[in-house]
Amino acid sequence: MSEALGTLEELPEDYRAGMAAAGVAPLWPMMRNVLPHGAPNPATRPGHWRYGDVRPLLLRAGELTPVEKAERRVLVLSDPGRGAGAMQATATIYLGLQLLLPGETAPAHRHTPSAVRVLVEGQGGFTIVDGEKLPMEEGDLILTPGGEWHDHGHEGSDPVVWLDALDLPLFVMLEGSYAEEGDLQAHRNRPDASQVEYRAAGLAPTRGPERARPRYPQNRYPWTRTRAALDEMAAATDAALAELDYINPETGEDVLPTMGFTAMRLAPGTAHRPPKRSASAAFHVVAGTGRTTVDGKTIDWGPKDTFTAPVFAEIDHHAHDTAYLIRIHDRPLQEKLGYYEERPR
Ligand code: 1HN
Repeated sequence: MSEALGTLEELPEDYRAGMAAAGVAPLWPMMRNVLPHGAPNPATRPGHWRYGDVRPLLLRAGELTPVEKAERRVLVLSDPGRGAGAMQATATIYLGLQLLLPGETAPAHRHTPSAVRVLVEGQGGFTIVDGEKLPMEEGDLILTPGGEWHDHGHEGSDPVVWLDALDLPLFVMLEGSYAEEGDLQAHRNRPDASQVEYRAAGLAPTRGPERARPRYPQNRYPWTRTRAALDEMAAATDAALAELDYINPETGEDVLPTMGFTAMRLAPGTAHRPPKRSASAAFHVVAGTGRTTVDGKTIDWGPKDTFTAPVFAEIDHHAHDTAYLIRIHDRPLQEKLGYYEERPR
């Protein structure tokens, strides 16, 4: 067993001053902070954002700040462990709720982090990703992979709100986050790939040798289809949970390099206890109500709420009625780094 390590205070004043002057510091007083034993010691705390609390603030932002003054009119969901103003919900996941009013546009840009939208409320909103117009309907998952041009528009008559999830904190940490601005995009005159090329699971368009598979073949995952798939899966089992990964239909791999997404259907009345995972997570409630405890914090959630879980969290889900959630996580990043892990409860 290891002993307690020496502290800074134990060292003579003149030695400490000498180290500071030389721009060095002793490792041993800080060793356990950066390398705790057994499991990480996350700064992230479980968060819960009730849609009913955030929505009026977001609509007020629509009155206070014209979209031209905001570029993206977003209220950021700040991790309670890092405090108000934190630009992240977990170590790697940024979350925000974005408002677009009828007739507004959000200008085209592209950046190094990847983004995903989950449409929360309103009809007529769309995102154009590299020239492909993606209509956004409630619960749809829309990808804007890093490096791809994207702008938003709104052809409907009521406010549109969506949840943004980005791997922004990671890119900030890497000192790799930056954007370029461009003109609003003209879009191709055809429906998006989810409506044309990837109509059915297990089928992809035939390609000749001259045409490589696109890296990001499908940027829209319509919720109606996801929900139907969950219902069919649930009908075939009596498990508390039906869960599906969002995958790249050409490769079967995760849809983005660092972030992963699942669609969950929780049956009422039965508790679901996932293993402790090394990945952090955000849960967005598409429909239903329930109670989840995350590391002892009780979260009573309803439709359109969002809540988060730190790495290795103890999570207990309990749906009151049939509930549908989208789980956003960073397993793809952790697998690439070679340390993703699940521990049984
Ligand atoms: C961004 O590009 C969008 O395109 C939303 O809608 C939120 C937060 C930070 C950095 C870039 C968008 C963002 C963002």
